[in-house]
Formats: sequence, structure tokens, C-alpha cells
Amino acid sequence: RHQQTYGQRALRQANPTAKLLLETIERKKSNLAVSVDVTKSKDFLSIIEVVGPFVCLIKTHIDIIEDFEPSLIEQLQDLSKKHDFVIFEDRKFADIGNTVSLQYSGGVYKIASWSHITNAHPVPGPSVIQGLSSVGLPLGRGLLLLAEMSTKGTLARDSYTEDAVRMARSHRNFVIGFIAQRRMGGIGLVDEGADSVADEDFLILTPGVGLDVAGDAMGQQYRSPRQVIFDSGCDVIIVGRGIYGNDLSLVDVIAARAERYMAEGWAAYMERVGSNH
Ligand code: UP6
Repeated sequence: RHQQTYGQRALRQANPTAKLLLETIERKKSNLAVSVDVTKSKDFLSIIEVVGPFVCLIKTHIDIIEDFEPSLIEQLQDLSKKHDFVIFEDRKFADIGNTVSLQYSGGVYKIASWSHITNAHPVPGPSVIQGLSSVGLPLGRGLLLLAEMSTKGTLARDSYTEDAVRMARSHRNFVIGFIAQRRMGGIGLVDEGADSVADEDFLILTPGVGLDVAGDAMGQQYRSPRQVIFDSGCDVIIVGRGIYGNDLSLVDVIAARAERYMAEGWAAYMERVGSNH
């Protein structure tokens, strides 16, 4: 199990975004990320306003917003400053280097200009990292590789997952960690014995977290914050529908749910690091 504190780990990160996320977690005593998967700007902003105080990170799918305008990004950035959270656009890039560099920097959303973190499927091989890094590294951004998924029947397992760790290892300046269901890298999955490997410290952000139901009708599978943070040694719980629910007008209920997940995630972390804190 990973017994160092978030604060201790922040000190050793070379990537500025990895450092920022760990410092934010420590400062706010929250390892909760909320995934705001709603389709109207008004709901998007009002949910972020109420959960903001309880999160280290807000995860977006900016391309599902049906009334998107560039001013939405300014409002998101204002909320990020006001409530002190990191922004993660869950774009899941998966194309050749040249294409992903254009998708990341340009188009309607210009993701690289505002999202501290984004992610990519390792399926194209190292070129996907090279393409994204050419845009993101000069901006101090960080990339997560999808080493595993939360869904039933995922193909991201076994040697695919291990190769994702090896790919990350060759791009340590830009790849800050993984979307995965358990700790990997360093002492853990794919420990190849070298000192540099034992020292490496990838961040593990984990979706598929819910306290009240086991899954949805489309293959999603949920585990509890304790299973994710304590049993599996992950760093951040990512919660969507478990927090914003299906009535977006119930802002007090949404805030209370965020507070509950934050408390459970932090308690599981305190149990994991024990007297180190
Ligand atoms: N997500 C997963 N599983 C993965 C990777 N990403 O659920 O392996 C993303 C989804 C969604 C969020 O795209 O935005 O995490 C989970 O939402 P939920 O909590 O409402 O199920």
C-alpha cells in the first residue's frame, strides 16, 4: 500500500500539474473528483458551484454541452480559482500523434489552453503521447493514460495494462499517472526492479465509484471509496451520477452527497497512511 501522504508526494513531483493536484488534495483534505456529465451550461456551472468546496478536481466532457460558448471556459476557470480545484477534460484521445495534437490544441474547445489534465488511450502506442506532449508539455500540462477501465468486459487488462505502464515510464515528464482501478507503477504493477522504477510515483485516478448502486444498465461498475483508496491504493475517486443524481435542481442534496463522498474518501486515505499523517 502507498503510505506516503499526498503532501510528501507533492514535493517529489517534477511535473507542475502533478504537483498542483497533490498540493490541492492536501490543502483541501479532499481526494474527491466530481465528473460533471450534464448537457446544459447552466446545470454544469451550478453543480460546480455547489460541489466546488468539496473537490480537488472537476472532470469535464466538454463536448456533451449542447449550448457551449467559449465564455463557459472563462466561467469554469473562475470557479477553479474561487474554489481551488484542478480541471481535467476527460477527452480520451486515441489517434495518431499529428491528429491528437490538433484535437488537443485546436478545434472548438482548445482543450490544452484550459485543462490542466487530459487523458489518452494507449492503443495507438507511444506516438499518442508524443503528439499530445508536443502541445501540453510546454504549457506545463499533465497526461493520464487509460491503463484500465471500470466497465464490464473491458479489453484494457493484462498485458495491455502492463504495456501502458511501460509507455508511461518512457514519458515521465508528461505522463503523470493513470486512469485505473488499482495502484500501478513503482512498487506495484510491473515492478521491474530498477531503483528508478521503485522511486516513480504515478497518480491513480479512479472512476466507477458509487456508494448506493453496483452499476448502471450500460456496463458501468461501481466500487466504494474505501475499496478504491484503501484496498486498491488509488489516489483520487471520480464520482459522477452518485453525486449529481437525476434531479439537478436539488443543489443542497448534491452538496450533501459531495460532502459524504469527500469524507469517505478522506477517511479511507487516513486509514491507508496511518500514523504518517
Ligand atoms: N469513466 C468511467 N470509467 C472509465 C473511464 N472513464 O466511468 O474507465 C468516466 C465516464 C464518466 C465518469 O466517462 O464521465 O467517468 C463516470 O461517471 P459515473 O460516476 O456517473 O458513472
